[in-house]
Amino acid sequence: MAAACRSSSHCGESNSAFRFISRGKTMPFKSHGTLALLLLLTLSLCFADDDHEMEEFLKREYSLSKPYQGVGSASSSHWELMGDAMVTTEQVRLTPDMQSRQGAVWSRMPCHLKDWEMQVHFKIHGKGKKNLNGDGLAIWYTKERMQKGPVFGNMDNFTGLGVFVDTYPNEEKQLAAQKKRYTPRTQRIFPFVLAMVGNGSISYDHERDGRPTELGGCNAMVRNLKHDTFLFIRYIRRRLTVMIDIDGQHEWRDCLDIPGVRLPEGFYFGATSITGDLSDNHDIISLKLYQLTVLRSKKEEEEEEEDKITIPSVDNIHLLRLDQVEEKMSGLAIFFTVLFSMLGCIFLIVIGLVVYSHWNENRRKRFY
Ligand SMILES: *[C@@H]1O[C@H](CO)[C@@H](O)[C@H](O)[C@H]1NC(C)=O
Ligand SMILES: *[C@@H]1O[C@H](CO)[C@@H](O)[C@H](O)[C@H]1NC(C)=O
Ligand SMILES: [Ca+2]
Repeated sequence: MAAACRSSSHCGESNSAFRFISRGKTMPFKSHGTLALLLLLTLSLCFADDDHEMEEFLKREYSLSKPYQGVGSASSSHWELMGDAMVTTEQVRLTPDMQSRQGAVWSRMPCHLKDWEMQVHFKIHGKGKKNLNGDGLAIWYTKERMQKGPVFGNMDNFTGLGVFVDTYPNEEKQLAAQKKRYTPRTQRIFPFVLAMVGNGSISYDHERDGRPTELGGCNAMVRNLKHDTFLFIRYIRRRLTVMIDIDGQHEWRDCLDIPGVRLPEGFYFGATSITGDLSDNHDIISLKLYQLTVLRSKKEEEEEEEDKITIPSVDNIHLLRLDQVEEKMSGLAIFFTVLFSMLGCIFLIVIGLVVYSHWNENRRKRFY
């Protein structure tokens, strides 16, 4: 922490360079003795307010924002354009609202931060009516960069994290064509935000909108809106959290939150998009990467050092799979059925006992 603070040279800068995060638990400062005291001292020198767990520093070298100086032309720029992507004064347009386009913008530098947050300011808009538009955009943190392919314009079998804003329900359309329907429980409402972690040999199933490899997701009505729309991807202590701010209320809404997501350091950030028969303008207005400074105990650091991640993976991934969830649901249903039948039986037995004792009493009364 102290080292990050010294080297980043943001310590003395104005508050606009970093913001405080008030979400999350407060750190157990006191439990680490003198080391914590030292850290606290360093912290209080850097920041006026040390009530908060984390600070975030905007890392300009991994961020893309207006006026997009040199993007796509000079080799001095930190960002490289690809395919049909174009820079204007207002945005980086990954694809225009035209058929069969694909475009991307990729960071030139691998990112070696442990904990980070990517704030994506984006806009998806077009002439097509609802469900007559496509296909969406993706934000990446991957080993590969500048590759063309079918996964929102990026290669399949990628290595790393993809967060997709999928605007076209391929699976639903296919089922409808076969005159089949979802069970209400498994239906997803589109546009749908979804996260996936690839290890180089996991394929994205486009026909099923990535359902087999989905880590989690949420509905996000992001198309043709007047206000600004944002996506936040936060990676702290191997926990992946995706939040959206799409209602123009400046509030973050949780989309997914998954612990045990193992992402190596040194991958590239990027954004890609593709259109097919259906299209949309897919615009990136800014990508802002914040370094999150998280206090770790010595033990935690040693553990992480020993357990270096080389291939992306997700712990207990089988528990996240939808069919497993369904199994669990039916398990739960069975549990409740049994519970209520047992309660019913007990109720009947109690009634029976009451009636019996009543009857017994009456009989005894008659006796005397
Ligand atoms: C990638 O993940 C799949 C599925 O979880 C697994 O079968 C495969 O062995 C993994 N590949 C590597 C290189 O780790
Ligand atoms: C992706 O990986 C799958 C399974 O490992 C393989 O069958 C497929 O051919 C690969 N696709 C590409 C484009 O490399
Ligand atoms: Ca889709």
